[in-house]
Amino acid sequence: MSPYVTMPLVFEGVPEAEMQGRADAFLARMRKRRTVRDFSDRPVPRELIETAVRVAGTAPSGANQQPWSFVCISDAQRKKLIREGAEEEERAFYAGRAGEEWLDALAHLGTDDQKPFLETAPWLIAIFAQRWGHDAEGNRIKHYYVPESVGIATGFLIAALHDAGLATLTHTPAPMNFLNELCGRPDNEKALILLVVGYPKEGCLVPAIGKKPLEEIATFL
Ligand code: IYR
Repeated sequence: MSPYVTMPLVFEGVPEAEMQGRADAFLARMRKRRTVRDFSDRPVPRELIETAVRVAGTAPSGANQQPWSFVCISDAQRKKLIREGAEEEERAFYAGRAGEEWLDALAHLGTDDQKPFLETAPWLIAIFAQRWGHDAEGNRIKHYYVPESVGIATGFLIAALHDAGLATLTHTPAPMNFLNELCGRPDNEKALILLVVGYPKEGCLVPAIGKKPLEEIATFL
C-alpha cells in the first residue's frame, strides 16, 4: 500500500470575465470535429502523435492506475496486417454476425467491410485496456473502473488530435483480439479502440448527421 502524500495544488484559473468566452471557443472548436473515413496518405510527424498521447495520459483513472496502453503504428507492413485482420472480422460482421437491427442502425453511416484507411492513414493508435496489472514483485493486482478510465483517456486523445489539426476515426472491428499479437500486447490487455489518425482525403465526404441539442442530452435539477 502506498502512503497518502500531498503537495500544493497548482490551479491555473481563468479570470471570470474570460471564462464564458473560453468555454464558447472550445465548443466551437470541438463542434468542427468530424469522424473521417477517407484518409490521405500525407505523413504526420511522430512528435504530434507523442504529444497527443501525453495528453491522453493526463486523464483521471481509477485509483490513478492509468490502465491503458497506446500502441502507435506507422509501419506500412504492420498496418497491412492490421487491415487484413480487421477486414476478416468485418466481413463476418457485415455478412450477418451483426444482425439486422445493428446493420440497420449503421446504414446512415455508409460503412462496409472495406477498411482501406487502415493502410492509407499515416498512423493507427491501438488503445488497450489493462484489465489487471502487476506489482513490483510481479503479482497480479486488480484494476478499477478500467473501461471508464480508458474511455476518458481516449476522449482526451481524440480532442488533442483534433485540436492539433488532425482527423480521426474511432474504429472498432469486433472482436479485436487479433490486435494483441499484431501489437505485441500481453493477455491482460484488451483492445478497445483502433484510432485511425491523419488528414482527410481531398474532397472527403462525411455522413450528413448532427449532434443532439443540449435540451436532449442534459437536465438541470
Ligand atoms: N465495426 C464496424 C461496424 C460499426 C459499428 C458501429 I456501433 C459504428 O458506429 C460504425 C461501424 C465498422 O467499423 O465498420
